[in-house]
Amino acid sequence: MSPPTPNAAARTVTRICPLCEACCGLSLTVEGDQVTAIRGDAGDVFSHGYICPKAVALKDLHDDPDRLRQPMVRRDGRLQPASWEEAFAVIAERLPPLLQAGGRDALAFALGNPIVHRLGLGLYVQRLVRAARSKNVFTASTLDQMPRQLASGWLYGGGLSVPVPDIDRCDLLVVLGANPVASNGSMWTVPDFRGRVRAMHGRGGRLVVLDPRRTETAALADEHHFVRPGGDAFLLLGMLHTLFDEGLAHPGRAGEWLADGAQAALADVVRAFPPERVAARCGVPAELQRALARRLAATPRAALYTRIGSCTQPFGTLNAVLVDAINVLTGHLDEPGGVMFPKAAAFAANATGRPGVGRGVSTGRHHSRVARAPEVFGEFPMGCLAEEIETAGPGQVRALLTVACNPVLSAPNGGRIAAALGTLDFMLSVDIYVNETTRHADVILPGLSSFEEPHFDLSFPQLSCRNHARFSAAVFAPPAGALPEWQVLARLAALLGGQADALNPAFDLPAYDAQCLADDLRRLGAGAAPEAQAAVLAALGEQPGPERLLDLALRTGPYGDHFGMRAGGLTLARVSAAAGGIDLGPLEPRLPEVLRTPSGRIELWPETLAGEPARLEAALAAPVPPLVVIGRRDVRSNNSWMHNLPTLAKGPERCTALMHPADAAHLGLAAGDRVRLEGLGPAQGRAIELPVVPSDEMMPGVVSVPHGWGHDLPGARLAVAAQRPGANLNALLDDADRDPLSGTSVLSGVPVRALKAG
Ligand SMILES: Nc1nc2c(c(=O)[nH]1)N[C@H]1C(S)=C(S)[C@@H](COP(=O)(O)OP(=O)(O)OC[C@H]3O[C@@H](n4cnc5c(=O)[nH]c(N)nc54)[C@H](O)[C@@H]3O)O[C@H]1N2
Ligand SMILES: Nc1nc2c(c(=O)[nH]1)N[C@H]1C(S)=C(S)[C@@H](COP(=O)(O)OP(=O)(O)OC[C@H]3O[C@@H](n4cnc5c(=O)[nH]c(N)nc54)[C@H](O)[C@@H]3O)O[C@H]1N2
Ligand code: SF4
Ligand SMILES: [Mo]
Repeated sequence: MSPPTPNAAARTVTRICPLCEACCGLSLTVEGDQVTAIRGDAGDVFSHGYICPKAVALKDLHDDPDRLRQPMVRRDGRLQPASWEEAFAVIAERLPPLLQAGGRDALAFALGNPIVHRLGLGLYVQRLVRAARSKNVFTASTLDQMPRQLASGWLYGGGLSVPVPDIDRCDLLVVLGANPVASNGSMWTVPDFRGRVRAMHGRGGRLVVLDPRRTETAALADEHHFVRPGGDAFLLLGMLHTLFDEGLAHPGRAGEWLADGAQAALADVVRAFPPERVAARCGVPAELQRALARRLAATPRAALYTRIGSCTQPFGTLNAVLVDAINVLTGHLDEPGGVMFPKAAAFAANATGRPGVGRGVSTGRHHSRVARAPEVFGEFPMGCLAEEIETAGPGQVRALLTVACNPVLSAPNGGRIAAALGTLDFMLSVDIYVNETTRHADVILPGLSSFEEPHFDLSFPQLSCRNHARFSAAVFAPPAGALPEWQVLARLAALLGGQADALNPAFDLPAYDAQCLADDLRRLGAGAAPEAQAAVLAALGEQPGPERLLDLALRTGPYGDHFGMRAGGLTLARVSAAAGGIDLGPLEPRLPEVLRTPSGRIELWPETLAGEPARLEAALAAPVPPLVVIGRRDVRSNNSWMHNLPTLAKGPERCTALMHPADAAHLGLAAGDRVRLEGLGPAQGRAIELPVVPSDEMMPGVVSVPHGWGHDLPGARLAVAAQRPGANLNALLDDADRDPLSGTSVLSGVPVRALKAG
């Protein structure tokens, strides 16, 4: 279908897509109060016109009749539309007494993925959590990238100091456990991955993919090799062994900044894992492990990249460390064409404060009550949420606040979470749907349509393959009476901070918000003269909360105008005036300035990994299970929450089980049959059924199932998604199975039993 011809009244606005980490620039045709076309913005300095099919579905999202436009309150056991006044009154009446009775930890948070894609949520959720002073903070990070962040915290001193491939100058890119053609990249903001690979090929470069499935990314690659799920640590150890054994370990310039003895300590550990010893466990022949190591060492501009496939594993944190170790020892860290640290214009902890040294990152300042899991970056594993609600005693969770989170589908053993939610004394959700999780809430407070919100990415410029600054103003004014999410979170923060009248319509939110900003400034600029702080506040003026915080971050950031002290520097006004954004150039070497470790060095083999060799030995001794399940992403889907959008929901069924033809035949399964997958061990008794697709793109002994499905639960209101609900992969997984260092759930390489359904 071609877009309607714009009429004379049409205007074009540019906008950053808020759906995934690629952060593509969009060009919207707007007629009156309608968006009539969505295209890639060819003038975008970063994405140059690239988009994927999900961008077009933003219109479906804006128009979705199931998207909440007013609060919902449970009355007579049923969620019903309510006014903001009523919803706020219910919260003000029920939440504070629970905290008075049960203490601060009686309120838990479940914080989901879209927070990192929304300016207002991202900024104000931090304020909310700080005000609540609860230790029970659970986020999607422990279903995802926490191992990567923890490794970065230990090695470089900052959770978002992640070296990303400098793909535009790279000649050999090795991708392990990531599928950027489907996911559009993760912990690596790289719009148009395909086009950038094409350019790399044009320079004679090579792409190598290691994955238990021959993926869409593998289809672009010069080579694809299977790796056994969960075997990545062993493959990486075998490669490191080769580097040391063959005298190929040459850290280059980064070597100057390695902590004393770190390289020797790593070599000591690696000695026990020669390629022959680990080949069966990782499924990669010894000679191929050696060849990969040699090629990375011999190619001047090369990068090894890994993502969720190696993260959501028992050795997730170790894997991230080992990947960086390979990049360091082959001379590719902080080098053009290797892996480099972006320098973001705003909010980057590694681009502010004193350069080259810092407090570093430590974990375990406190522990969860039931499993005694250590806190990591101030949170507990999502896998602990259910037990903290179920288990009686001091500190028991009795109230839950979810913000853009759907753990009933996104977390392992979501059925247990759903049951636990039903026992809470109070549950509040800030969300845009009545879905599998929020159907349990007593109150749901909705956000605006993304077209009604300004946009700036807080995190992704810190992970981008090129430096840039881009801002999108709201396309439409919000409907009368609707509240932006930052205001909702700010009021909740005020309530939890002790202002009993914070949810009262008469509450002076601007005054409260200004006071918070002044407090922040005092903390950040400790030592600065009060007059200077007053001048900063005056210069920031009366902008709405998120814009004011963004302006402050841009102006005090590495490219900022420093409030007039640096002519031509960035301000929010300058960034928003630049259609298509401002290009800040290719990535540049940042060692040692980027480091924030107490030693001012790269802690390549931190002491916190001391227990890993013993764990590795135990894992190597364990038998390889005959069948394991892994995850999958599809470009027309996004985690659990975009299955209600008609543009994306149509087409072939996506919630299917891919299996090697020999495995399928062995079970008597043919294309079109339904397979029953049963959980084992602690997941025994849980099963899902879904259509099987025999395919030689799968490694034998591995079945691939996408997550985020299972939209057939009573009480959810997702009319389109319910028509083809799919099955919930997470029903097969065990919430206690985690990487002990980061608390991240094991979502990949989990043993299952398969049989023909029926
Ligand atoms: N279209 C779309 N895009 C998305 C999302 C989405 O749901 N849909 N989700 C977004 C989010 S939240 C994230 S975090 C990112 C994730 O981005 P990616 O990390 O690129 O995610 P996947 O596409 O799941 O790719 C993971 C790959 O790891 C492989 N794999 C599974 N187990 C193992 C293993 O044990 N070892 C190895 N080496 N490989 C393994 C899988 O076969 C798969 O190809 O994507 C984001 N983008
Ligand atoms: N087995 C398995 N499980 C996985 C994964 C996997 O690969 N395999 N991937 C994991 C990963 S990487 C992630 S990030 C997590 C995601 O886990 P979650 O963050 O729990 O799940 P999402 O599906 O992203 O759900 C987003 C929620 O935000 C709501 N929402 C959407 N837009 C807005 C908005 O603008 N405002 C508000 N307030 N709410 C909004 C949606 O309605 C939905 O409730 O899932 C994880 N789960
Ligand atoms: S890849 Fe698609 S969903 Fe992701 S930012 Fe670009 S257009 Fe949006
Ligand atoms: Mo994610």
